[in-house]
Amino acid sequence: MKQLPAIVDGRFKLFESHAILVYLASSFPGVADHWYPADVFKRSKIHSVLDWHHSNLRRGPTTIVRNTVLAPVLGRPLNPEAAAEGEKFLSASLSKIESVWLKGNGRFLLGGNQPSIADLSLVCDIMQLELLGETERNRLLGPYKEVQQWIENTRNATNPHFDEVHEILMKAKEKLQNPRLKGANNEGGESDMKRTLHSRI
Ligand SMILES: N[C@@H](CCC(=O)N[C@@H](CS)C(=O)NCC(=O)O)C(=O)O
Repeated sequence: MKQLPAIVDGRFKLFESHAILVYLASSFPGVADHWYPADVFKRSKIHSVLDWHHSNLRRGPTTIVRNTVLAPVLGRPLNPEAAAEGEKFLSASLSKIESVWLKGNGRFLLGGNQPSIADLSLVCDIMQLELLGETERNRLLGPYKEVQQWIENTRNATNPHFDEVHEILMKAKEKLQNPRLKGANNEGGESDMKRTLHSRI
């Protein structure tokens, strides 16, 4: 497929982020039940969120960052129309997350008090918006206070791992927001930014 993420576990190879999350939560002993509950009703609800994600939220942050800040790094032209389309998906999805998936008193999706693999998938997708810088990120996320609190809840529930996995994103953000570092090239002509993005791949 030539896409990320993908994993290799012994002779077993797997791609598609949600399939990978299910595999990791199911095949390693000691993973707490709340990540991917054994209860078929709870489990099915998690799949409902994950499937919804791919035709909704997934088309938001990814489309915005690819057509704005990441376009020059990927050698593509800026595409404001595509970014605006992505913004529509983002706003509609964040509204739905607040009115449907975060409904109730729980701190996580589906009213849970502990996170599941669905929280990981959706929050990590939204985290891409860090690449846009504070002003733009605040403009997009500002109206969605419950979403902001949920991101913080997920971060707190999973740290120090959350900050560790996002370290590379924060480094890329720093470079994108710093004009001096942004254009820095090595001798081979590959941008410093591109190397940062690829350094964990
Ligand atoms: N449905 C896939 C989407 C994977 C995907 O789009 N990956 C992007 C990075 S976020 C990629 O590898 N793009 C490179 C390409 O398509 O050539 C999943 O959830 O894993």
